[in-house]
Amino acid sequence: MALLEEIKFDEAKDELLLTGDLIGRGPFPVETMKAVMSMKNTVSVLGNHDLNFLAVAEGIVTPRPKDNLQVILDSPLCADIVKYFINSPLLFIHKTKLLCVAHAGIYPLWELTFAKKAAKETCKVIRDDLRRKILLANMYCDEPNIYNENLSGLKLWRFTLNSFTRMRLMYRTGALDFKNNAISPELVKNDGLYPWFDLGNPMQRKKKQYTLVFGHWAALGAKCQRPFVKALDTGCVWGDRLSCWCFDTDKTYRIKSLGYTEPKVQVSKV
Ligand SMILES: [Mn+2]
Repeated sequence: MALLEEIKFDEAKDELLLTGDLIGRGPFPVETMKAVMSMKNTVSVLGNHDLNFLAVAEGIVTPRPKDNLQVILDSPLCADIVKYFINSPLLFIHKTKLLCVAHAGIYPLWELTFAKKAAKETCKVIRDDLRRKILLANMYCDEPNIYNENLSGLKLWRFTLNSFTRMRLMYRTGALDFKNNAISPELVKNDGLYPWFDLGNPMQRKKKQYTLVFGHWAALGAKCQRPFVKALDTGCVWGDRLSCWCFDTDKTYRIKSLGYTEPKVQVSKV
């Protein structure tokens, strides 16, 4: 909220696009969700922590204390928060600004039209009560880690979730690497691993070049030299900074993290 004040966000005339992981480490998840859900002209794409929350809410996995999700489960807003995430996109495309938002990025061997179709199909699965349970129960797996056109059903949906919400490094073959998590690309460049955005430009569509904004990769430190890819995660979750980029002015705003407090000492105000 401090960053929204800093940028003077006006929900009557501005649009706010959030890169996901709204919850999962921060000290005030219920308050955060209440604020996001009440704001007009605001869209957040699904992040891996948001999906993990959905699995927790379905009773598929138990919440880890460090994720600070119990406070949401105990809140009267829990059902609304579940509904909010169920209806959130994996990929948001702004047609007039030529802008895309995805939590981790877009699989570089896909074209934007295909990525849009895959995201749409998987979101439809998430909105279906029965198929959501099946998908969430089978979500915690790194395979398949490479796309091929024979993938379908659960395998395709899981690849879609993993690429949109967990992707960071990959091999030239197109295989995603999920083992090197909180790591900067320089440390693994001799292992044949590359940041996903170095291996393709999936943001081209009908001769138009879209710009992609993503979060997820705090260890990258928002260092990305590609002209049409904007990395925004500056490690707020580790006590570093929270970043925001204004498309119209190309200005980046950053504020210092207001602090990560251990979940056990938090008392929800809602
Ligand atoms: Mn993430």
